[in-house]
Amino acid sequence: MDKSKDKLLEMYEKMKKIRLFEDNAIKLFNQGLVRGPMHVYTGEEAVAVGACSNLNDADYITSTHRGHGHCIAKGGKVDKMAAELLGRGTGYCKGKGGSMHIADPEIGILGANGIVAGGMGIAAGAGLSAKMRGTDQAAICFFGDGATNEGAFHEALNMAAIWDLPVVFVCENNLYGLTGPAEEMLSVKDVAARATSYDIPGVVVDGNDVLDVYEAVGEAVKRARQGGGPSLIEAKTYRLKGHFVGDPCVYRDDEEVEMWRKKEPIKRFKKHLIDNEGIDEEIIAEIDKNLEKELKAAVKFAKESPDPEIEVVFEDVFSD
Ligand SMILES: Cc1ncc(C[n+]2csc(CCOP(=O)(O)OP(=O)(O)O)c2C)c(N)n1
Ligand SMILES: [Mg+2]
Repeated sequence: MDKSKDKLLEMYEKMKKIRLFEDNAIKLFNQGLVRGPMHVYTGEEAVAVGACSNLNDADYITSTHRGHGHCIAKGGKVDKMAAELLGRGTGYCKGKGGSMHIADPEIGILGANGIVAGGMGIAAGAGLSAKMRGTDQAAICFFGDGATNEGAFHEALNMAAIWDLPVVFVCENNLYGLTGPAEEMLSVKDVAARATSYDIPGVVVDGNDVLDVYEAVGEAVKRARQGGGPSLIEAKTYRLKGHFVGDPCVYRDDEEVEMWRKKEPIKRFKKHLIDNEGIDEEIIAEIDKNLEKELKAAVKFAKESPDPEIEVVFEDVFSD
């Protein structure tokens, strides 16, 4: 497992890039520029980054309605993502998909998904494809706690288990599915316990600790690549913002949010890098500065991009 300084700094950079992307996306939304609803990933960055740090471009991910972080962690470009949010022709889907449909098959991003648990079957299919072609590719399927109460979750886990598919199911348990507290909606305390039904490993990790996620998903990816079949990883985390941008959050109290803010993953990892890895604070400040510039340029690119041409409406409807 690569824990070199370069790798650790890459993880920090990715997490911070997600945070800044979301901060900018909220601003754009509040300016009335974003087409459609939007769900941000603020506070959950360690899950996507820890998990995707085990993958390369040939591997696959499937994502959710809260998908910006997954895309960035897998190598998605922030300028094309910002343009997509604004419905511009230069966006990932030529402005026709928006926040919940960002995809980049070239680097294995098989799409964000507005259907809760919609990525489950796609990830199992990607795993089946890799297995049939005899490659060592793996697929990571991201989904929320709420998604584990959908039939698709159980069908995909069962099928992946009986066929030993190279899929790592990563549940982001952020304590709520929309306004519903997970503890009232789940029949089990830990989602990971559901792995028992499919006779696959089920592991709970601290979803606000990027290294904890990196290690657990790393083990599962290794197992998947070697033909050992799927795993279920439950990352306990928290979304610091509302379910959607504009959510008044009346279903949770400020003390709870404050308690989780103290555990937020980026500051925590920064402290670890400085205190335990001997990384200079100035190096981190330099990364932050460069990211600020990158995001500013991405927003400018998006705002200055043209709307899609009317003709593209009929393109990409059917595959070749
Ligand atoms: C099949 C389906 N049912 C309901 C919805 C409406 N919906 C959108 S997000 C959401 C909550 C999902 O919760 P969770 O899976 O925990 O993800 P989180 O939003 O917490 O990241 C619901 C019910 C939907 N989009 N798709
Ligand atoms: Mg949830």
